[in-house]
Amino acid sequence: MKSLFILLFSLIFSVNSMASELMVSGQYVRATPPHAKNSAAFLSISNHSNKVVKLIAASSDIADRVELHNHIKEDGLMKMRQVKEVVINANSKVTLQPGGYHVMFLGLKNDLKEGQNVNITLYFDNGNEVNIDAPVQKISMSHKTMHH
Ligand SMILES: [Cu+2]
Repeated sequence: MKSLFILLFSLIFSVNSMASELMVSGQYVRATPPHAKNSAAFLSISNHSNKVVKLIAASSDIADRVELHNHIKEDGLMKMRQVKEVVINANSKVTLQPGGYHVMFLGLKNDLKEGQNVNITLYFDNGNEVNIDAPVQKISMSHKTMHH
């Protein structure tokens, strides 16, 4: 019985220490005007491990498709491009922010209003999954200047 407790304790402890290697903070989702089709989530990922970790996918039930995107300046225009992964170097932090990397929601099922929370799961190449709640916030930056 005692060994079972020790086993359980060490199991819980190892799961906790694994999860804390990747920390997500500052997450939010862009509020949309009525009947908008797309939105995006922004967040920071801290990698506290000694290994490179890659964000490879994201999912949420608010949209038909969830993709990882980056912004690239092309012919003086900011264009969005789908990317396969976002690399987070060992002991580093990457911030997904307007004008850069973002989690793209395509085919929104409902309008996103301030005060709501969006549940998002992030998938990493080491098998880790991180589930977060991101508050919906208004962002002044115009999306009209963005082109896919
Ligand atoms: Cu995008």
